Amino acid sequence: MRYLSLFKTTEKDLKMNQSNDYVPPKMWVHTSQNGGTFANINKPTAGSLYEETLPVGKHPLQLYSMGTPNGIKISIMLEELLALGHTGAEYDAWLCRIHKGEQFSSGFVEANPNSKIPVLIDHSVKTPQRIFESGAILFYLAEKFGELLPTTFEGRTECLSWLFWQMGSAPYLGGGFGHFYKYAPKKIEYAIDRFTMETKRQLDVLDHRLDKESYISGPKYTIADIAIWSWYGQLVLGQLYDADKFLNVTIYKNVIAWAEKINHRNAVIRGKMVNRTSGDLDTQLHERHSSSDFELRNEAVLRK
Ligand SMILES: N[C@@H](CCC(=O)N[C@@H](CS)C(=O)NCC(=O)O)C(=O)O
Repeated sequence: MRYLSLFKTTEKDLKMNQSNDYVPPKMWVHTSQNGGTFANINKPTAGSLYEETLPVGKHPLQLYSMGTPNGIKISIMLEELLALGHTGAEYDAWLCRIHKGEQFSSGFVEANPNSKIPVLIDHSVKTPQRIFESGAILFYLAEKFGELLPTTFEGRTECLSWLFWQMGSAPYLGGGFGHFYKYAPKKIEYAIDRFTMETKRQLDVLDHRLDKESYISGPKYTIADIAIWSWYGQLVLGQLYDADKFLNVTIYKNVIAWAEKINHRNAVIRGKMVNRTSGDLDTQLHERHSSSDFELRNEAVLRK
């Protein structure tokens, strides 16, 4: 009975149904006139649009990315590995301007048939290995260097559960809440309500978890923290969609404490700068080819 009352149709639902002015046609046809922020790159087909190979630098690992929440997961991980002394984790990070459609070059599509950043190519192995999907890249790097992934079967299982939780949950935050709250040309109450509710539910899941543990998968910082912080940590710190007030994030006290702790890590500060194209100029490092680039080649220095 208690559950049934949760799903009762309200006055608001009825009003919304009546005010709906869009009637789906018999068959949907693509039009790029929808006015959305990503209207110029969103399309219903896959594959490359033009011929161009990817640039390759001098380091074993080549990252093609942009400083979005999915992109920074990998640069943070690589900076963590370098901070731990793994020189084999040296990397070149190339900027892929997704708003200009660079994810549709033939070279990029060969590396990631899904045309999304981030993508990594490991040239330290006999046949260069491509890895796409940020969760798979984090896992690959954690296994390759034996870091930031618990070694016991139980610990590893818990860590991977949270890593996959992030992969399944963040599209509701990014593609759902972020899209309709920030980017959609029309603010649709139904969509914003639906994804706000889900985002807050997810933040509450994390808050409960972090009430019991210092880090997401247990007592130690792992790839699950990197993946989840990049979305939910940045969100509660007001670094994503300017939505911290709207979501009343102050109630997620454990998430905020955890997010602040991670925000101060040196590798996180550096990783966030990589392939970043917005914000203060001294926080933007469009391409990273050496550890000295953070001081010597950030946009504030280059534009002097
Ligand atoms: N599940 C993918 C998502 C990657 C993703 O959505 N990347 C976005 C930027 S955050 C992108 O490349 N968008 C370009 C496009 O949609 O064309 C991952 O975790 O790697």
